[in-house]
Amino acid sequence: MRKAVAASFMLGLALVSIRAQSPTVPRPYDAAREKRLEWFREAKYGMFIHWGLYAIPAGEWKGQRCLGLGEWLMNRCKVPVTEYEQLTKQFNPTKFNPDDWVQLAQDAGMKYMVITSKHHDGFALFKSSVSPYNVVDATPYKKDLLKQLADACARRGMRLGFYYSQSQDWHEKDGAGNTWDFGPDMAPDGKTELKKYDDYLRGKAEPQVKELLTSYGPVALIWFDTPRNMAGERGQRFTDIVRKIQPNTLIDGRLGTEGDYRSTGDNVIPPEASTEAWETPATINDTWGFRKDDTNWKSPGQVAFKLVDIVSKGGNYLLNVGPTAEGIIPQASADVLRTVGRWLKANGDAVYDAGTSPFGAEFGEYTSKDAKDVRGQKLFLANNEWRVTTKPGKLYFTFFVEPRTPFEIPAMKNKLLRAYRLADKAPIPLKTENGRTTFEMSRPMLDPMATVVVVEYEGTHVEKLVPPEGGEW
Ligand code: JFZ
Repeated sequence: MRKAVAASFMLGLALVSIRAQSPTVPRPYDAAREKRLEWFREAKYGMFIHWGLYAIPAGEWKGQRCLGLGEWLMNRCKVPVTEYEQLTKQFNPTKFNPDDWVQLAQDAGMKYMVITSKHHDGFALFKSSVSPYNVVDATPYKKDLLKQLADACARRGMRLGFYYSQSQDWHEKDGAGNTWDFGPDMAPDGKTELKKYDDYLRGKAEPQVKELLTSYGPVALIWFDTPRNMAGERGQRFTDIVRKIQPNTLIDGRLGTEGDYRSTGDNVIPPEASTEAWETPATINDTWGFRKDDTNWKSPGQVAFKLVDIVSKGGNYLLNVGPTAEGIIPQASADVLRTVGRWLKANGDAVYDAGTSPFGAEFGEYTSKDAKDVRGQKLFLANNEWRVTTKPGKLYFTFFVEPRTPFEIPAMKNKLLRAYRLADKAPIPLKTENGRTTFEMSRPMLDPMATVVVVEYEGTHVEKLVPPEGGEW
């Protein structure tokens, strides 16, 4: 059952028309961008929220299971606009409490939130004067969900960003993606557009992005997605809107023209570190929008590993929850987030504002065989025992399993000063023999989920030792 969902998800991935940009290709330095990115680089961990009409069917249409991502139901089951629209009459999330959501994000140790303002189905969670297909004008609930969340975020000092599907809009005859009501987007030549795409962009997407930037206070970022036919000046038009109204708002990596940071493929963590700002959007189960049949929750340990893995490679982790139609974030996902949050309370120094690994061998290595991964690239054999993050003069070794004893600190020129456990500050003796420094951690490990050992060294940055000619250490 779960396999079928996963398989259709993989197919969905293969069909996505963009390739995620590699976060390892450096871009020219841009001082204004670096300034905008300052908070983002410190924050490391954010909450993604996929919420919309699709939470009502929750993966089932007319008594039939509709496979795939919850928020793709309309597309996967080819639901006509006139039928899907009827969901608005049932959308009444009376249990929505924006303060609870922000509190959850804060308990989880997350530093920003990003919510779907309008997903591919075209329905807006905010009052819009350009389309009545929105929560205020079309539902019995009648209240602006984004306004309530923005107010709660402002009260509690949480940054808020908006996901906005700029290209796909299955509700509109000239938006991209709805082939079952409105026919193909493109002629068979793959170049000629068959819909009046600019009418949609100028009539709905651009003015709605303006509304988002005008009516909800400071917007941390706009998370554009699945760029289709965004070449030329179309992407630039969105950039101009963002820069003009809120120059500090970040643009993600899926606008179609260059954004402020790179977005990886969904759930994809690259095998190497990069100094470019980047972010992995990820699910906590196997769907973004709520599906009642998906309880494949990642464990707290898996989430903690991914977070530290991503931070040690220079990225951010945007982890998703999918609230129910009533407005509840599923308890199981909240529990996972709070468990990781408790770990972060004691170990957050290893995460927030932390720098990348100065080593890299701990990530794993490419196979020496001819094996390929699901994307057809050379297989990377990840090593998940430990990761290292940094602050000036400090290395944070996070162990996810008990390390081999003694654990050898990778060779470096700097003099090592002392080591201690981060969570309780218990000192750990360092032993140096023949130029190699080791330590032994007491067993069982303090926190079986992840235990952090801080190693302090002389100087602010690690100076690597070059391996002896022709050899390895
Ligand atoms: C997109 C959406 O279609 C999906 O519903 C969800 O909102 C997700 C966060 O983003 O799906 C994508 C987009 C890009 C890739 C994969 C799935 N990609 O680059 O691999």
